[in-house]
Amino acid sequence: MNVSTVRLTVAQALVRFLASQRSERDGVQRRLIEGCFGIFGHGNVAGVGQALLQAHETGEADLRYYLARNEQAMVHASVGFARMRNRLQAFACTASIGPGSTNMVTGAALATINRIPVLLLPSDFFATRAASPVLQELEDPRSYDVSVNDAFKPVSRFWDRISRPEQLPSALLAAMRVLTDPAETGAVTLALPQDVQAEAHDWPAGLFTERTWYVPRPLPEPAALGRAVEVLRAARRPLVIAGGGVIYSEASAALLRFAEATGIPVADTQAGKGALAWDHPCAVGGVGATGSPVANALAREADVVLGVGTRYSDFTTASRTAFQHPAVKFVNLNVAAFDAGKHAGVALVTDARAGLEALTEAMAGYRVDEAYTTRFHELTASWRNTVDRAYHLGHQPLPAQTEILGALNEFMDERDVVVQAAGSMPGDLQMLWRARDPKQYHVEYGYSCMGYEIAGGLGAKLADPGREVFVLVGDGSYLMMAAEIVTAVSERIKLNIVLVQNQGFGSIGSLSSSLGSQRFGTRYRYRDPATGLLDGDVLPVDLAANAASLGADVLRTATVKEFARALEQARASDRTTVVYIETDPLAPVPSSASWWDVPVSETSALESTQRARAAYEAAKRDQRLYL
Ligand SMILES: Cc1ncc(C[n+]2csc(CCOP(=O)(O)OP(=O)(O)O)c2C)c(N)n1
Ligand SMILES: [Mg+2]
Repeated sequence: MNVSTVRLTVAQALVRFLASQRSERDGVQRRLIEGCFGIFGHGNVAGVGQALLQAHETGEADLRYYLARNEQAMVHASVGFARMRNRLQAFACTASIGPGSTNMVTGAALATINRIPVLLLPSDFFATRAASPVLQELEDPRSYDVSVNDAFKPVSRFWDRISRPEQLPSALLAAMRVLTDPAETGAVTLALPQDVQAEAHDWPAGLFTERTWYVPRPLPEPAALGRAVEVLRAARRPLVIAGGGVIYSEASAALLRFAEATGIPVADTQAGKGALAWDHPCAVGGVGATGSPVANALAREADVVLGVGTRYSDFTTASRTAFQHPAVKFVNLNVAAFDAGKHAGVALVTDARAGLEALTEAMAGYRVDEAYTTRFHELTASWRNTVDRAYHLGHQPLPAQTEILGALNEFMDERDVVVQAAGSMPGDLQMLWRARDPKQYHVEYGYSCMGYEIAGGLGAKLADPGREVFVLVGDGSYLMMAAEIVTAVSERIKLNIVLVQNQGFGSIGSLSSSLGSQRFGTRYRYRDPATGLLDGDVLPVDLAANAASLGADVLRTATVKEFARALEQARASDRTTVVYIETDPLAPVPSSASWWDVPVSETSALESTQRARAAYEAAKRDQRLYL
């Protein structure tokens, strides 16, 4: 039998293949790979670059190319996109060999840790080694097979190097399988040697026929459901922890029905905030180190914790001090067996929506008692007053960050999106933010990567142009990675960027001071010759002018009132707009009544450190192994 073949280069075959992949969940089809971010260099300009150009010119493959300004940022943008699209669609990223590729390693780690799909295409040294060492090639005297792209292995859920054209089809199929598997997904890396990209091959035509990848909703095994229900039915003080899996699975309505049927309160994680609207009678806010004292009080007393789509990060469990009931049991509803097995819980390996629906049915007739309901309603009511005060503090002379978050929260529509990742804001947001829509709260806190904010916001806006995206970025994060403002400008993708200037690391400064290290090395200041420390005058740095120089409109504000007015102006504009405000990093923030394990020096010549060590040892006594 003659198999019809198509003669294309490896890169042309790759592009054509990617353009014809589709994903399907709940009967809805979408294209799987939406487009390709890239930055060209000698490693990919004539291979993948030529293939993308040819696809555009001939129309034989539809894969739009987006030019990013930084390779790490383009992975962040891809993650922002895939997260907004609930992991049903993803981007590919092409980078040149060497630094272009290794710049993507941080983005790969972020994607894998957050369980968000992205296809990475780092370029690699010559498979033939004809010209080795090529510019930017790592030479390892022990092996000619080692490349900088091996650094992607621990941060990828699938990794392969295409050294022969014949290897491409099976690698592509494996890559698509991992990208669309909710339990496996994360960064997928296909390293592409620069010569192989340009090499021609006769491909079976079947490689390019449209292919659909079905994103499953695995049902719970009946016996496992029985075990989970047995534990839950015996619970007197149960607590649900809703993680990102609830949102990616579009399980909010199922969670709401479960909560209303059982009366069990629902706390949320950074990735799960908004799964249940903040003002629902069962919603008790964020849990853990940066959570609300309400959820943390309930966590402390809970006899059963039902984790849904959560990976139980140390922030969620307050470094394993959050749950103090002596016989606390965990029921872990998760699509990934790896997460379902945590804390020796009863594992319920299932899709979040399907699992919650099954649980609601199997729990029929169960309801928490009145006393419990009254208790958490009272706690919630008083916490709402605390949040209102933090939102309207009237702090002087510079406003408090909580007032900026409050003004933004009160300004934003339900469907608008707030994007953040690192600094003091994720903590304040997790504690104080009031989210109603499951896609409103977009805080990357798996990797908490400074620099995600603007790039991630770009991806989020690309995924849902109908929503206004408000990026919150601190001065530290801004300095690390503001370059995608230029991409937003050139693509006419409108972002609203709130730039919060507090002259350094507000977050690590207060952490440092709480650990007895006196904010050492966390301020952006001149070095003071008298002290030898970075505690001199404020620097002559103007980040607002910097943003304007990148092509954004900039609104400088000094008071909360001006800030709120600027938000309106930003919304009304169709151009990327930066709203600049300076805040007081020392302004008060409500307490989460929780803890985070950051070890303090066991021996120290500083009295401040000795005091912090004593407090650390006392807090550490609450840390538990849940067995
Ligand atoms: C890439 C990266 N480097 C270092 C850190 C550690 N870190 C966490 S928050 C922070 C400071 C962030 O400063 P800024 O963006 O100004 O926010 P602020 O703390 O002032 O709110 C640092 C250095 C990090 N999360 N990510
Ligand atoms: Mg700062």
